[in-house]
Amino acid sequence: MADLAGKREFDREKEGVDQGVKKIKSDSGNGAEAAGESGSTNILSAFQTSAVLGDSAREKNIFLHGKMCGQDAVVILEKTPIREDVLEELLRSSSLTLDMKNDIYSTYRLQAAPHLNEIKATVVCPATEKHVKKYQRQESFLVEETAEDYRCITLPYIQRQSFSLQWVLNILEKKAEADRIVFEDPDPDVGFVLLPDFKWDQKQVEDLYLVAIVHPRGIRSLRDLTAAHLPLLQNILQKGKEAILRRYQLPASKLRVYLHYQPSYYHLHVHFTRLGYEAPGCGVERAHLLPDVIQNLQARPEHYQTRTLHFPLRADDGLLQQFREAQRL
Ligand code: GTA
Repeated sequence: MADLAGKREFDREKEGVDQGVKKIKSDSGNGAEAAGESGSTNILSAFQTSAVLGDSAREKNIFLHGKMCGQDAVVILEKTPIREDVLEELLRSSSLTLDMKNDIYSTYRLQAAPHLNEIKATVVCPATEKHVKKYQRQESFLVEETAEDYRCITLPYIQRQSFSLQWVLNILEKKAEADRIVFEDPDPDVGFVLLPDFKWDQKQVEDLYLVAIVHPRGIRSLRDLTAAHLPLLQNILQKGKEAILRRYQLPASKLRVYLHYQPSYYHLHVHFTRLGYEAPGCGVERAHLLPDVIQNLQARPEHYQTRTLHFPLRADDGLLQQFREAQRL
């Protein structure tokens, strides 16, 4: 947990950030208008649920598929963590109803004021079939991908079938989320934009999640990295850590900095999450720590072009189908 002074500083910063979040640019070209984003209208009142894609009592979230204004949409609802800085208000201002009492044990229903009881809602609209599959709970299979598998199976597939990178371009070109940028190095070769990941509501550092998106174009994933990219990777690690320390008072020893393989979006980006927060996709089968990636490339410049890599794929992922057809699974 960040120390209290750090937390207060973070809260002051957050106020500024929150104001920024409400300002959404209309030229973002990512379905934002279709989803009717505005601070006050409840666009979700028009959402008609057709299926629950997944839910988790432990994580307190639910993933829904449905229609919004005639378009396919995915909506994710998620209870947010209880913040330490509002505890006092929460305990004093809420109403409390006894559920049961037994000896020294009792449970209650606590009804908090609306501003202390928010639910984070994420909307993808229009959502493609690939989005629906991505958020659907399903069985996963571990795939073993040799360098040749990458060239013959994965690369042709991702060239045909990946998610649009429009949201990434919008960020790099300051057409969306410009007011959320935490740090930018504009250098075209080693530069990047660091900003809050859209999974993070920025209300508390406990589940801190930022993403660094590289300025150079055309680096798809870990597989494309060679020793030539070391200056870029070292720059992201160093300046990303410094920016997070400055803004959130969180030292490098509290950060998990990694790349996904396979990612969902094939424009190189690096995840910065708080150590101790089990961010989706931070498991060993998918996350590659950036300091390890750097060391591997220092030891063998072609490491990621030659090694066999393992990763999980969901049951109805088209890439899994390709591996099956090639009898590689
Ligand atoms: N700032 O517009 C965006 C944006 N988009 C479209 C994606 N990201 C964005 N960030 C900003 N603005 O961390 C973020 C994503 C992700 C990163 C891309 O960019 O949040 P990736 O290419 O490695 O893809 O990273 P990844 O990890 O598959 O994506 P994602 O969305 O994290 O999905 C992984 C799994 O996490 C999902 O299958 C789902 O099970 C779970 N998940 C996704 N979103 C949520 C959520 N809101 N709550 C809980 N679980 C979630």
